[in-house]
Amino acid sequence: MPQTALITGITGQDGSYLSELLLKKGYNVHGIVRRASIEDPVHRLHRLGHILEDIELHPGSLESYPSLYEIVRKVSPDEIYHLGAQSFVSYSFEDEFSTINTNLNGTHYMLSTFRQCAPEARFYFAGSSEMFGKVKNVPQTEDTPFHPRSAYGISKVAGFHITRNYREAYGLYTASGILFNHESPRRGYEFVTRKITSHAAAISKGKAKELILGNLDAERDWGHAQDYVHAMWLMLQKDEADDYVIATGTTNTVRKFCELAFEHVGLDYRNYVKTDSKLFRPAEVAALQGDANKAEESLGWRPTKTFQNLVIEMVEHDLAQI
Ligand code: NAP
Ligand code: G4F
Repeated sequence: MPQTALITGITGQDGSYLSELLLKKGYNVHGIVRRASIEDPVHRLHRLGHILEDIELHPGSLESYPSLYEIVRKVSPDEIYHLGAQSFVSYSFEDEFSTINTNLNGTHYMLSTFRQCAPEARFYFAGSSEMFGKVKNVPQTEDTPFHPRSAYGISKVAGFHITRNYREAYGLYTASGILFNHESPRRGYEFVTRKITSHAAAISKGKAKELILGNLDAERDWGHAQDYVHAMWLMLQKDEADDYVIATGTTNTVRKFCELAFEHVGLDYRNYVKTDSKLFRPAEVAALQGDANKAEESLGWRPTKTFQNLVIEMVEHDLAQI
């Protein structure tokens, strides 16, 4: 019997790669999408265009418990991947309330419908290295205390605790991935990596003149999204549910990312990148570096793609787009 998976946030970067992975493994793949996405597939389903025929989409809202309840009941999934979230940290400073509503209530609603309608299923929650925030240890492990620095980080810490509580209180299978930044040619343009690679490509082709960024000294542990969705799947294959850090273990600055991206198109980033204090965050997460030893030992997971290759793949993709 093929397994059935239900994914929230299926239209996003991770949702699209995860869908491909699960289809390859023979799963029936279902996704919950906002009604607006069904009405405007060209723009809002663009990451899924090549697999639309192979998956089943259900209109629903993370703000509406009844809509989620109906879908989970109908699909009766074996695995639930809850990826849907307002995922842009900067925006969470502009609208704390909708970020917390979507991310916290959305997670709670999904957990509750899972408990009511499909308690035998396995549930994955998309936790984040933003939960570590003002970091207490370097590198960060599953035991590092949380100190979130944004409404986004706070919503993810709360989601993480509710997810664990459903495991401990009700004996349900819930696992959280504490995923560090992961990128790809499918990354949204608002995130710094895609902003850099799209501008490096455009500037090299004479389509743009400069790139305005915020904090160039921020450090992130950047991996490739394809590696990271594989880790999500591995987590749900274990007999016992648990929480795992997923990271490469190496960090680079935003400045280094700029240097490599511009170098790839034969330019010196110092001639094109400018900073604007408006793009600095009110509370920054200065540096993140993960320790994924537990995932390696328990899941056999390791990243397969290097930072340098990630930058090149993204720049090449953006050059081809032009
Ligand atoms: P993404 O590309 O921004 O995708 C977010 C998804 O959530 C989209 O499908 C979006 O749907 C959906 N969504 C947003 N607001 C929603 C709402 N109000 N109701 C229903 N759906 C909504 O994010 P991603 O990079 O794939 O990340 C997937 C998950 O992992 C997120 O929970 C994110 O917070 C978490 N995470 C990401 C990273 C990373 O580095 N990528 C690291 C750690 C954790 P629309 O297309 O309709 O907007
Ligand atoms: O690319 P970013 O916006 O990603 P951020 O804030 O690290 O969050 C991403 O990773 C998290 C995992 O740690 C996820 F949970 C979250 O959903 C998201 O996927 O910013 C990265 C860094 C920050 O320090 C930011 O201040 O880049 C710095 N930065 C500098 N200039 C900029 C810019 N970020 C953006 N988005 N735009 C800039 O112009």
